[in-house]
Amino acid sequence: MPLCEATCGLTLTIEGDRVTGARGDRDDVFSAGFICPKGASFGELDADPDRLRTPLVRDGRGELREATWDEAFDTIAARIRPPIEEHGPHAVGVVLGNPNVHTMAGGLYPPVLLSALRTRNLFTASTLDQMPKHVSSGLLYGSAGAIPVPDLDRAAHLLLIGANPLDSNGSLCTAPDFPGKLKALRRRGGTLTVVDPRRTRTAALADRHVAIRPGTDALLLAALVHVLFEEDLTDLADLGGPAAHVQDVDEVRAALGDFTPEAVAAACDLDAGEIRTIARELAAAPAAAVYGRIGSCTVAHGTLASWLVDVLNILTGNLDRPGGALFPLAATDRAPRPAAPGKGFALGRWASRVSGHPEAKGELPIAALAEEIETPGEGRIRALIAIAANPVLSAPDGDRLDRALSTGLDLMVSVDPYLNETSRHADVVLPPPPPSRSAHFDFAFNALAVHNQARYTPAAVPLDPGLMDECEIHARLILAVTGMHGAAPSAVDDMVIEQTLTKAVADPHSPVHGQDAKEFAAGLTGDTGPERRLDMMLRLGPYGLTLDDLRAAPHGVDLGPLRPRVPQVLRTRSGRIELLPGPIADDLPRLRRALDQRPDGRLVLVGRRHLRSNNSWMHNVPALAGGSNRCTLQIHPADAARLGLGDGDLARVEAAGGALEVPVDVTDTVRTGVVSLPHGWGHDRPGTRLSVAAARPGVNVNQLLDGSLLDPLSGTAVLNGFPVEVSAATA
Ligand SMILES: Nc1nc2c(c(=O)[nH]1)N[C@H]1C(S)=C(S)[C@@H](COP(=O)(O)OP(=O)(O)OC[C@H]3O[C@@H](n4cnc5c(=O)[nH]c(N)nc54)[C@H](O)[C@@H]3O)O[C@H]1N2
Ligand SMILES: Nc1nc2c(c(=O)[nH]1)N[C@H]1C(S)=C(S)[C@@H](COP(=O)(O)OP(=O)(O)OC[C@H]3O[C@@H](n4cnc5c(=O)[nH]c(N)nc54)[C@H](O)[C@@H]3O)O[C@H]1N2
Ligand SMILES: [Mo]
Repeated sequence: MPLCEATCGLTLTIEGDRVTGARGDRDDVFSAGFICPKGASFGELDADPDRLRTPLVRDGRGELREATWDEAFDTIAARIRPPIEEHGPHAVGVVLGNPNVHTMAGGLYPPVLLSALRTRNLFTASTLDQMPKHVSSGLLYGSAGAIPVPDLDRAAHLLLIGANPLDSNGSLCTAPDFPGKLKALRRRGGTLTVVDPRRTRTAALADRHVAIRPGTDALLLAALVHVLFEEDLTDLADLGGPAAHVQDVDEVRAALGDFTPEAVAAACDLDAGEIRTIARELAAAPAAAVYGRIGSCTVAHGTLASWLVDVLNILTGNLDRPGGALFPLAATDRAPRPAAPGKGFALGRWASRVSGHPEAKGELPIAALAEEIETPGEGRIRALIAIAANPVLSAPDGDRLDRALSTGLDLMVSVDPYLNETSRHADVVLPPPPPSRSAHFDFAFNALAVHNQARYTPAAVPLDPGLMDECEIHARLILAVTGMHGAAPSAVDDMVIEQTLTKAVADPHSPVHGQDAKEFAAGLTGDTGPERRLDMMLRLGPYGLTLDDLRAAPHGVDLGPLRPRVPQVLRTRSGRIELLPGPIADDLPRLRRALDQRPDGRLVLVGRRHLRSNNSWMHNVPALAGGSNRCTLQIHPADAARLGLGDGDLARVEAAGGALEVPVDVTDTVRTGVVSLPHGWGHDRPGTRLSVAAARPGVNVNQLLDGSLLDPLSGTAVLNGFPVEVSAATA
């Protein structure tokens, strides 16, 4: 399913041109029939009458009206060149949202767009999500994309930090039926520990639920590392011992010397003895994995916590060990080459213009987008291209961004199927077709999957007249912004193929080394540019697959369990795992200061996800809306009583970025001192076309943030664990 990281295979029932049913594909090599409510509602989502069927272009009176594709691209081509020519490449900002990791277009074209534009103003959902993990991986392994995933099928012990896969279906760990895999772990005698301030459905399944105070996981993790050293529980044998592939082990021991369980216990609000037990259990398990997700990333010490997760896996010998945490090898990954020192990973090669935030992985913090549009001066963003992104709801201080988008831009383009809180500001909206009309391949998630496999799915239903394939939309957009407006979209794919192959044939480690690039290009299979690109990537990849291999296997190709990849995967300058990178060491004093932090009487807010939601954009599907999927403030009975709040009462929540009023859900599933409010709500702005969502708008939790709270190393917004004032709303 192209809407979720679990990537389940679906069998669709199609009547005429409508998808009338969806069930799990029992023959799928990976998902084996698993399906969740989102998959089951595929038909309804696909046929949502609110989806845009034609481009929209803003007319002279400022109204968005339906337009032809030619009018839409003509408008972009005419209006995007002047700001670039007058103010240079950084005058164009690009915003990439989450669904780019789900679509083929999003995997294939944004890199081409960005290299053509040469703008430094790139903002993505990563700085609301997993950027801390990219940074820690970049620093540890030399490659921001080298993210180890827990080997769910073979682990004997799992320590989950700030992840709730029973509702999210998992993330940075692609696993259809994650819940089933956790249950199977318990059935085979394995153990599960969940660290979460809420007793989630995942926590309820665990052997041990650790209800930590939000934002303090880096302290807990540092203490776990401390115990490994103190009690001599480290094990680096599988990595060839410290001398072979890991450096700076003693430096880490020294750097974390004062993070004893006793020192962190009060800040984390945990028992020091329990912290020691968790470390011992982790070390004793024959194979174990520590896995951290949103609750460990979108927090004040997100990069440190992400780093510590891997440090724990490394020191317990579980990195690269079957049953531990391993690096997947996807069919479109580059074919492995011999281990060798690499270029390493650089942070802060440039900084944002207004606040000087360092870049990470070529991106600037999305929390700083509004100021980069608003603040006058050379280098200001004057044109914006937003692809599959709804930052007005998903990023901090949407009201400010809303104003910036409506008044600060010469041109805004949205590639989005909906007219929503963000795309309503666009001058040109380019709507992709429904998922049933789109071919699918998981470029992003196969590289994060708990089992190596690949599946290609051609569009299930032919494209209706008037719609345009999203790959073609992206290709035409690239041509329009680069002054090649009007050229055939296949020119973009041909150019990428030529450039890639020219490099590959000259690369001694490439499977096509020494071949003729033109001849090889001519031999590629595929009816479309994107198909030929996929075929090329497969052929250049580690398994020597072709598009035809995947076409012949609609239920997927099984490429086997995860296998050890160290040292081949390492690209650090030393060629080893650099366990204590400089930027991490420099950030430790900030963590040390957090040892003394104590609650100041205010409640601390965390988010949550509901199985039938998906960030901001699935509230318009009737089958997913309603029931327990509501935007409410969860609060512990003791806190509710203290504040005079009863179940269903309206609470006022206030923080640095603003205030909002929201009904209260009194529940002891959140710990005391903590309230929880889901994100992606607040569908009450005018000028949108989301009729179902607008009927139950909810409130935008991110309006509580002013955009100033970031994890400094990654630029990731602190969306979890920030203080709020809660009171009874006066009617
Ligand atoms: N407070 C708080 N805020 C959060 C989070 C949180 O946990 N708490 N989570 C954060 C996370 S993890 C993420 S990833 C971000 C997500 O942030 P965004 O990516 O900005 O938000 P989404 O809601 O995923 O919006 C996706 C957009 O893509 C559009 N879309 C859907 N399908 C397609 C398609 O096939 N093609 C195209 N071109 N567009 C499509 C939708 O209409 C929508 O406008 O939100 C973040 N915000
Ligand atoms: N149903 C559904 N599924 C989704 C999405 C969705 O919106 N809805 N979004 C998708 C996306 S884009 C992503 S990135 C993934 C995210 O996947 P997950 O990370 O599994 O998602 P969450 O449910 O947000 O889980 C985060 C958990 O962290 C806890 N938490 C908050 N603060 C802290 C803290 O300081 N410490 C600790 N230890 N825990 C904390 C929260 O209570 C919550 O239970 O989900 C994906 N799947
Ligand atoms: Mo995400």
